[in-house]
Amino acid sequence: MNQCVAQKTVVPDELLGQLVDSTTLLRQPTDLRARLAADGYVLLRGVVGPAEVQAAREEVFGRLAEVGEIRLPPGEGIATGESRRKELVDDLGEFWRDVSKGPALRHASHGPSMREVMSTLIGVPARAHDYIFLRPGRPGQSTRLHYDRPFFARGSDRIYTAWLALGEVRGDEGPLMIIEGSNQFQDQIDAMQQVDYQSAQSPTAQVMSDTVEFVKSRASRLLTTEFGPGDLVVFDMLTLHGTLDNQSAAGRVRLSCDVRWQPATDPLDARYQGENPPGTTGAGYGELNGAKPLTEDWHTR
Ligand SMILES: O=C(O)CCC(=O)C(=O)O
Repeated sequence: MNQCVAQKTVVPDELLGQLVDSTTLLRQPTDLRARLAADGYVLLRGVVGPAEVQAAREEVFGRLAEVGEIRLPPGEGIATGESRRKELVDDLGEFWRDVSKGPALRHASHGPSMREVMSTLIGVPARAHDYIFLRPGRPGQSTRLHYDRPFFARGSDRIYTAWLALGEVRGDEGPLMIIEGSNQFQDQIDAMQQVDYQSAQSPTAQVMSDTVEFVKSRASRLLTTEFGPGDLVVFDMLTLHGTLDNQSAAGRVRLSCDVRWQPATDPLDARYQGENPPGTTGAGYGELNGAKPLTEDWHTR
């Protein structure tokens, strides 16, 4: 694996580990669920087929090529370093909602392969939120460490994030990382549970900027891997995660999406449902980093 960097700091080898591959446990669902409960995550390789992933990738990057952000052919995912999105698009949120509704993307993210695996993992028929976090991560960017609970825990308490690689993601292209044992960091979990993204009084301290220092201070490790198209990481709401920096010298944009899944019969959080979901803050798809032109910086969620 290439050198791993988190928020511009090289991650020392002793702080790095590989995500455990649980693909073979798909045939032993009880053991698979036990592993998810114990580790807070499972890595499953090749859940969505390569042709489905390629179609989704070309659809998304094709839209970004139309606004001058991705070079042709779009499937390569190479950034031009330029953007005409603001000139060509009336409403950035509406543009991103439209990209996020693409049929090939939805087939990969919400289709039968994902539904079957998520139902196996949750142990009952599962359903997904309609709202999708589609993430083209260009070189220079990363997602800082955070827990997902403050965003998604209002409907079901049996909710999981499904992070899907929409193409290859090498070690230097901003792969997902999980902090080993973070589902047992009770002080962090207690603090994070006070966060309410809809309240001005809420602490926002759960997003951390110095990943390497944090991991060292916990005597933990940062777990990651190189992803192939259609590889999936499922994690619970109490597992700290983020991404490494995308340092691709070739300008390759990391493409992934994350969607929340829960038992189909549990109450749904209305913020993430429907044709035009309000999202976490009420700004709909416009609140997502993906709605910003690829040339703009973002470092938080
Ligand atoms: O892919 C990313 O940049 C971050 C993913 C994430 O935060 C999530 O899946 O909840």
